[in-house]
Amino acid sequence: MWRASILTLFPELFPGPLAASLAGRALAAGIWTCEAIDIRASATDRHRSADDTPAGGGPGMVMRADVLARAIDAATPAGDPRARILLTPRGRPLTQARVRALAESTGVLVVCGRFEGVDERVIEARALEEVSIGDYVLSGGEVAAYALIDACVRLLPGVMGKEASQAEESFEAGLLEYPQYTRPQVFEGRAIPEVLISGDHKRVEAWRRAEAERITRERRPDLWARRKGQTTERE
Ligand code: 6GU
Repeated sequence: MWRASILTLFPELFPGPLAASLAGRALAAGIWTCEAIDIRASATDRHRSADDTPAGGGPGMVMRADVLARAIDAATPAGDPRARILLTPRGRPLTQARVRALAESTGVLVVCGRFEGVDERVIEARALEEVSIGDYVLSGGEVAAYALIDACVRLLPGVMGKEASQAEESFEAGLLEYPQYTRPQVFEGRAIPEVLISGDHKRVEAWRRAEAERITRERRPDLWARRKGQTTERE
């Protein structure tokens, strides 16, 4: 059983959307577990403070190293092999390759950052791996945790059919998905591309490949430049 432990100031947000659809069915089936842990439960003062003002001054609040370290230690018995991830916009960008590795492991401990940041010393002392889900700022790591855990859970054995694993292979090879169509044949005057109803599987395959390449080139020049199987020649 794959285990997700989430350290958060808002434990009531879990499993949240992870209880629905594919991930929710897998949760109910016992393929994975979702354990939300209240960081504030590790606070010791009367007001249960988990944050304090930044050393050196400046705006906002910083998550305390001692409180978070206690919460992490309580959640991870010695020898727990799981990755310990801190979700923060300054982290390394999450990739499908990292997701796959996490899905193939025993689970993940996810710390949801809040406030202006987390005291650097606990990041060092508990060897937290800082991860971001994109170049924009969320108000906390919880929404990022949904994304990270959902991406892992759908890869666990028995969660998905074979169809969707093709999407991963395509993405990991560095190509975005080609356009899809279904009935009706004509929608508001727009017909399904002729090639897709031709029954010529070779032509269909060539069209899809060309479309996937066009979309990748247009939208993600970064992916296009680093795609697998590319030639090093300029195009
Ligand atoms: Cl992981 N956390 C927050 N707070 N904002 C983000 C993020 C994470 N990734 C992108 N923006």
